[in-house]
Amino acid sequence: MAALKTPKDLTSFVKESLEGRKFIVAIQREAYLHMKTAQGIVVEKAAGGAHSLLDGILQATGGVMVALGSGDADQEVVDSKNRIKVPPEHPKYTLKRVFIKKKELEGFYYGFANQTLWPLCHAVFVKPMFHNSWWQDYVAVNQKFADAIVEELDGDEGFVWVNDYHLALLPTMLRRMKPKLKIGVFWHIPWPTYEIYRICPWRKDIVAGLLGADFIGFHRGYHVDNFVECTRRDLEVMVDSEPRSITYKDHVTKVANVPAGIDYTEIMEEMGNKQPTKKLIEEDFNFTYDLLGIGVDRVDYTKGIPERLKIIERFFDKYPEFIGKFTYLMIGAPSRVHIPAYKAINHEIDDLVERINWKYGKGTWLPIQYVNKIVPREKIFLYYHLADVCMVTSLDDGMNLVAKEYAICNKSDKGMLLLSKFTGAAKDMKSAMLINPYDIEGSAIALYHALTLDSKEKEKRNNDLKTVLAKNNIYQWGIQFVQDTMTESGQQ
Ligand code: GDG
Repeated sequence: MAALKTPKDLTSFVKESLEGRKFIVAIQREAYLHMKTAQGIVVEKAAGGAHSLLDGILQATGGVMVALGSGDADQEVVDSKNRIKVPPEHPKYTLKRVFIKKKELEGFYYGFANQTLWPLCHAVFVKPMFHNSWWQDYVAVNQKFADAIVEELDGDEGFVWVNDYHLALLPTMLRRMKPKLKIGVFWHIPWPTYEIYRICPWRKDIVAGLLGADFIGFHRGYHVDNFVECTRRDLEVMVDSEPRSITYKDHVTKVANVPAGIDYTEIMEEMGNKQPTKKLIEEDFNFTYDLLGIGVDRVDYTKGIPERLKIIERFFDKYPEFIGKFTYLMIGAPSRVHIPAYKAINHEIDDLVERINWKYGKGTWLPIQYVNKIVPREKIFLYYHLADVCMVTSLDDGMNLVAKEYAICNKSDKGMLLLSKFTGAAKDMKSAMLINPYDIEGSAIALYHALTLDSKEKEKRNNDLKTVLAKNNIYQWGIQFVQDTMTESGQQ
């Protein structure tokens, strides 16, 4: 099939291939939150990889997003079936909110999803925790999603895109209630090896829950291999190789890697003819610089932020000529701050920033400028454009969209991406400078090379990256996912 890459291509593809089925996305966090403020109710847009992707697709196709209501004014603005049209300024699709109790949120989200599954799936040496009450809440909330989706379906048929590790049980719950549904799951995070996965007491229920789907997509082939191995070791399954599929209790689930792209065109349009200058950084953050480094992350222990800071510290040790010249702007969006492991990583980062700034700071110049808040997306693109280097140092990451955004927004003959080998993105982005973030010495040297590389070489590498990213964009990804879910395993 020829590459189809625009929102229009995706819309017509979905309309054609869904054969009149209603398009539904099930996702834990809603894309738009209604919040109470002194000025009245305002709408906030969620930050995060999956949201940028799925909101874009739903805006192009129409349909329904089913998600937890989490804004404090969410309940006030919905209709009797908990629905509201979004985006508020130009409504394109329906957001249906699932409301749960605070105790359920604790167990489902802060517990099972983010203290059991998240560390279980990322090879970062943070111990997963297993509590039966969290598991019970996880089951109950998955069932609430299933009920809400069934309420939105007119008949038996529909197409449900299940998003991520929060909703692993939903496919089989839905399959039982509506056997004819087409169900696709996209799992955005890594899938661990069986030697790690086997410690989870509910491991069989989770894979069995997922195997209610017609298709399960992962970013990378090694995640697919690990998943297949886990089903094989724990359930009575039959595995086929062309196409890769798993038969369990007479139902066939295809599995494949569908690496996510991003919206190249939207980002280019957003950048437009804007020519940001150093003045923007001075106005927004009140510092000046000669050379600028940037990092943009949810503050998460998988992103290797302490390692990154140690790399920068070592860089200044080794190359003191950069003291006073190179400033690292670290944008860290607060995330999951109620969880002890996240409190700990926040403290560790604060301590390191303080230590490095104390060690190398001179007069008004500080090596690290840490902005611990959510920053508007359009501003981030402009900062990327100004940055001489972007550091992505994840210890394990399904894909990593920041790497892709930076490569699109940077100035080709000036910017350079330092990218952890342990991101899914590293497989698509060989022209970046790949690093092992645990290797502080090697990464400090790579940072030096990134800053001193010849501008022609930078231009060549960046143009290579831009070409790949323009081609494998978000719409191509959406089409592939829908196609893989809709196609029976025998008819490739
Ligand atoms: C999961 C997987 C996979 C960050 N800070 C702000 C902000 N962001 C935006 C970035 C980027 C997104 O959030 C982060 O995406 P990542 O891919 O880096 O990471 P996760 O949130 O962990 O996403 C990951 C992804 O799903 C998609 O499949 O790549 O591996 O872990 O778009 O720009 N956006 C705004 N303000 C911020 O302060 N507006």
